[in-house]
Amino acid sequence: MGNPNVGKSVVFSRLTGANVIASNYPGTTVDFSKGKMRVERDTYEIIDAPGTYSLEPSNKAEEVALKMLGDADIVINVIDSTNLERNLYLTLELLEQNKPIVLVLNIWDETKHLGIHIDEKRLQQIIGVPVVTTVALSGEGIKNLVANIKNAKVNDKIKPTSEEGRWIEIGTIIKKVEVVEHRHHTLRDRISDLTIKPLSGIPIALGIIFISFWIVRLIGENLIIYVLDPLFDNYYLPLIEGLSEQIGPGTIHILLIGEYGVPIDKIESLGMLTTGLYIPIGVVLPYIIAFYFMLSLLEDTGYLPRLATLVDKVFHKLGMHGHGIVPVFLGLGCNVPGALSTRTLETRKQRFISATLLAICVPCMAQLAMVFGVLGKHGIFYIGIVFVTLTLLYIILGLILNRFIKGESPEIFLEIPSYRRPSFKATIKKTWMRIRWFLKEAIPFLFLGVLIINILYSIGILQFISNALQPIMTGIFGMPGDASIALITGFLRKDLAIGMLISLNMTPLQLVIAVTMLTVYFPCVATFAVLIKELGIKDMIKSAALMLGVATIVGFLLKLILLGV
Ligand SMILES: Nc1nc2c(ncn2[C@@H]2O[C@H](COP(=O)(O)OP(=O)(O)OP(=O)(O)O)[C@@H](O)[C@H]2O)c(=O)[nH]1
Ligand SMILES: [Mg+2]
Repeated sequence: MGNPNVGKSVVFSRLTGANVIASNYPGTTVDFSKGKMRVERDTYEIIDAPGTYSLEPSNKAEEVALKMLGDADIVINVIDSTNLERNLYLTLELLEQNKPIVLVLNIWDETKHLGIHIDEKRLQQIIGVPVVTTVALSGEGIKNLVANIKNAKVNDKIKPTSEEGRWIEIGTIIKKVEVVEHRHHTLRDRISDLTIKPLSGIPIALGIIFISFWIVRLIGENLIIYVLDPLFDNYYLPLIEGLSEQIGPGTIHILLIGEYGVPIDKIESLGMLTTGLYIPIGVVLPYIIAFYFMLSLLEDTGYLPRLATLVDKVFHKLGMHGHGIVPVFLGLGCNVPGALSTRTLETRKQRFISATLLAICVPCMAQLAMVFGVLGKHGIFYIGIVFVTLTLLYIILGLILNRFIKGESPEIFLEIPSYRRPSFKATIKKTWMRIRWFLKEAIPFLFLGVLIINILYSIGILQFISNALQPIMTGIFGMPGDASIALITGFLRKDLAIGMLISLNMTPLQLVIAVTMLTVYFPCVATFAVLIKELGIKDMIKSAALMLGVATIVGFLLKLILLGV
């Protein structure tokens, strides 16, 4: 346990060998992970808890941490040595709990750079439980920590007291154990200032975001052109063509490959082994790789929390605070972790607004791949319309929800960790973990999607729906009736709709409407399920109603503006 962003997850990975996500901003871990550690003949179960500032939880992530504390036999309290004073508050609270504790002074490397001297032996005497120093990132001190777990002790020196009493106690302890040298401002401090002050910070932020997306596109596109498409076209397709001959016409052919006797198309054939594999691997994966690589860099350097301070004012108008930018950024990769990260917001109102806006306006990589896949060949102008619409929607809807949703949006103190040089190994590892997660999530859903659609097609249900919805689709949204099938399919996974939309021969402007509505109307089932869990069924019904309502209005307005009829 420990405050947010002190390296608990890195320590956990070191102890258990299990991989969990660690990043340089508070609130990375919002749920717990379990792992096993063997010491000599004993096996310990280790739990990585979300960060918490105190034992009085102020958000859902902290509630999880508190629950974990209740279940624990021994507490490993990790603290950020460069922030001893603030971290000790939770430590004192933990010491009052009558549980055996080991105190870990992590980020020990940084104390040297900052001219902070801590007498850890003295600290150990004062608080009466083992104190070890570690650099979790490099593994320094971890062995010592492992050796000391069995020495964990229930404190008998610190007596329970009030909040004020604890701060007084901390003051006395700090005086005895810590000396801080005076130091000059470093380049890092100056960069930190520049990126936080609005005047310089906003242009820098716009620049960084622009460059990030540019790099994502560059890496993604080149992976497709030079690696994945050649692989699919030269090696995989011939294989499938051979298989097609082997199978011959029939249901199995339709399910696995698509219609028999027509040229096989990677995107439009709608078979499990054609579209079902090509879309996640050949279309979305390259962007996933590129995006998560860039996100890792932004996370690990510590830029994200600075962006949070910059947008704090705007986000207050939308009923949240700066930390609301985190779900947006994570959501751009996949809405599921985005939705989970809303847990670090304090009130129900903030979480509702943040999750609803995420589901409506933040396209995940699969959606973005759809936007680019469908509109890319028509030009950047059409893609621009989609993005401008979504951004405006985020702001307008946020302003409205802030007015009408009851509840508070408390002012909070946003924590800004210091800039760190990201470790190459950690970045690659994190990117890989997320890619693996994507493959595990995306491929089964696409298979399932292809299967369901083929079944519905063969029994005629899709045609029936298409005919039934045709007047609405054409009358209100200016699209052919068949576009409704793409919309329905999109609920399973948005990228599944790419092939259907392309095969409908719509005009670019019609496609803009279709793509925007597909992004707005509902998130995919996976996100939907997570949102039900996070918001509760009642709020989720409200949120879903909003999604549908907004999609209808946006689709209609776009038709009026773009098609003019
Ligand atoms: N310099 C340095 N950085 C560290 C050390 N340990 C962890 N970090 C970095 O500190 C940041 C936070 O690490 P996490 O493990 O995500 O922290 P956490 O305590 O799990 O944070 P939450 O899950 O948000 O509560 C990451 O960027 C790590 O790479 C260390 O010993 N030295
Ligand atoms: Mg963590």
